[in-house]
Amino acid sequence: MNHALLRLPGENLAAGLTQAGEGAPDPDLALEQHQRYCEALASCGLSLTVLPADPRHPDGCFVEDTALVTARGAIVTRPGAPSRRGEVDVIEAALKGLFGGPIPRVAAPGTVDAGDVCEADGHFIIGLSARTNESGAEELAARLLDLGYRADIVDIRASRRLLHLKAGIAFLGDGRMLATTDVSRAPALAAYEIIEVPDEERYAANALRVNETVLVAAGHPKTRAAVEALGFDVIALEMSEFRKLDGGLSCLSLRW
Ligand code: CIR
Repeated sequence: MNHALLRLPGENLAAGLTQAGEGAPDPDLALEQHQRYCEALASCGLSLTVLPADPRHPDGCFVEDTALVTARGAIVTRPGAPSRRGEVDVIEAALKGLFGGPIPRVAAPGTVDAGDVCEADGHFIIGLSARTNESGAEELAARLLDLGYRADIVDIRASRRLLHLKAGIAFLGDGRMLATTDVSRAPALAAYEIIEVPDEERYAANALRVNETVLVAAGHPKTRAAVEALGFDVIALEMSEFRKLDGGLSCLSLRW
């Protein structure tokens, strides 16, 4: 992994979608936290492309939802929330600039937020959620199969605590997966060694392995210790302002 694409949070961040009920984010503090996040990715060896905020899209910093980037090609999504659909244009243009085009898009009536897609060494686990519908999940799975990958769909619609699949799982490599109890027993994860995240630290399940380091949301000592016990260096990052909008570590970047 050597590159990441990000978008700055804007002044109107507090107009973003949220179910968290944790109050309005402070845009200045969010910008500081985003800066620390960028520094962490850079310290893991990534070069960064950071796009400016777009006042039309208060959720625009959550770039992970807008595209899936794989080693064999990128796919632009069609986000489930109508207010987020326009976010994909600038991401598509940036990916074309970086990879060359054309880049396929998920077609209507399909919807996919790529926060519902977890890659585990060529196995893609796609969450069927309030944002990713059956048509979108099936189209994405078919595209991934065409690229020579394996894909499974996991229905998380009954897990009301999960906005996206990756709010509940993170692949750490070598067959190991962090997971909350919402999904830890899903058949699609049966082949993985599950490191279950305690309920009181469930936000930390959205950890992010970047090369030999794992980024973990600050304030989750048990998860941090479990990841360190696997031999990883850990960088703990304060995520309070993004958490207020249901965002986690993975959703702030696209990485490849
Ligand atoms: C939303 O509701 O779409 C944003 N406020 C948060 C998106 C977070 N994305 C992610 O976890 N992949």
